[in-house]
Amino acid sequence: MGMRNQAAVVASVIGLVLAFGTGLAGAEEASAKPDVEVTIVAVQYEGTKVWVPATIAVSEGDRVKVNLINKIPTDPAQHGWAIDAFKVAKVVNRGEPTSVEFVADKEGVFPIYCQLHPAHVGGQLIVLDD
Ligand SMILES: [Cu+2]
Repeated sequence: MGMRNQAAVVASVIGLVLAFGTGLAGAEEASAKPDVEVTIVAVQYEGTKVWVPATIAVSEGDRVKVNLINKIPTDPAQHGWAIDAFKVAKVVNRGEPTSVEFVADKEGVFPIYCQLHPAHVGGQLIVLDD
């Protein structure tokens, strides 16, 4: 019910034409709230570039929103945050926070890495059985 109210609010903001054009399911999809939202920051610790926290755990089926902030002061000014299993590959510019959303639709342990610099220390996404 909350979702429907959200959909109605979004529809009124973006316009009824779009809401009707995409159908109710589409409107709900567009306004779907994440089940989990986390913020992960890239930092440099004693010369090593890391995303903190490196490991995140969610439940299978969760819609996950990840806010990504690059605070590494040295060049290069871009780092990546990628999870192949969920087709996530975000490039994060220093000083330009961004976010990515995906649905963790399979359980397991999946590597997280910087697709621009594979040598950088990566992490793990743990998707628990719902
Ligand atoms: Cu990198």
